[in-house]
Amino acid sequence: PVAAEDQKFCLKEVLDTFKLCLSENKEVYLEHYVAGWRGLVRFLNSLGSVFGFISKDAVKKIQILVAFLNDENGSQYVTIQSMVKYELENELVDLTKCGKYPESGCRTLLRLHRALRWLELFLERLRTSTEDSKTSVMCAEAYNESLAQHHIWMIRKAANLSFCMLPGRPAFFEVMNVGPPEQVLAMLGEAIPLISEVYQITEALYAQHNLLDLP
Ligand code: 1PX
Repeated sequence: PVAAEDQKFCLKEVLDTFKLCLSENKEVYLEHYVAGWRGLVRFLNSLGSVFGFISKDAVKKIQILVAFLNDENGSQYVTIQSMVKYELENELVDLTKCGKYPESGCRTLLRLHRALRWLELFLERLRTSTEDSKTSVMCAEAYNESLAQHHIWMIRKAANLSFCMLPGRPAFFEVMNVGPPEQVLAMLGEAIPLISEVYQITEALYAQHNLLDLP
């Protein structure tokens, strides 16, 4: 049998994970959200060690959230909605400046949430790209339009440097392991609306509770 970490990344799996994120009444299951990110990190790792500083940070955030899920109060963390309610009601969130709870579920998830917007923008560019489009350019544009605004200069610099190491579009599609380009594009057409919906729901929830600028 092949160990889980040796299995090749397939975008389809990640898509399915994000599908599982939404409950009937449009709440977001933390378990599947985190599983989606795990799949993405696996993909990123397969692109090479230059992206290690990015995947390390993502893994750290995933681990913080998994620890909450496995904690004795794990039932409060079943959905992002219940997590926000629980942490706010029990004053477990540093709202204005870092203090007692620098690693709250709310602030940790916000970092991944912002990265999800990058993903949406990047995938949309991939979907509408042509054979001679550059993945590095698409990635940089998506980043500068979203996540970059929340990063200090040094991270922005490092991120933009690493994008130059992305494989070209054909090789990139290859690693996605979905099939021929037409199939990749069809898959993206399915995945993007789902990711977008998860993003919108989380964004509205965070906006409603004034949590979009958590330190
Ligand atoms: C089919 C395409 C799939 C592509 C999958 C790629 C998955 C990428 C996963 C990226 C996760 C990034 C999480 C970043 C969280 C974050 O913003 N952290 C910063 C703030 O955290 P703090 O706790 O200090 O408030 C932290 O400073 C970040 C450090 C690491 C650098 C983050 C650069 C992010 C670049 C995102 C683009 C990834 C490019 C992948 C190329 C495919």
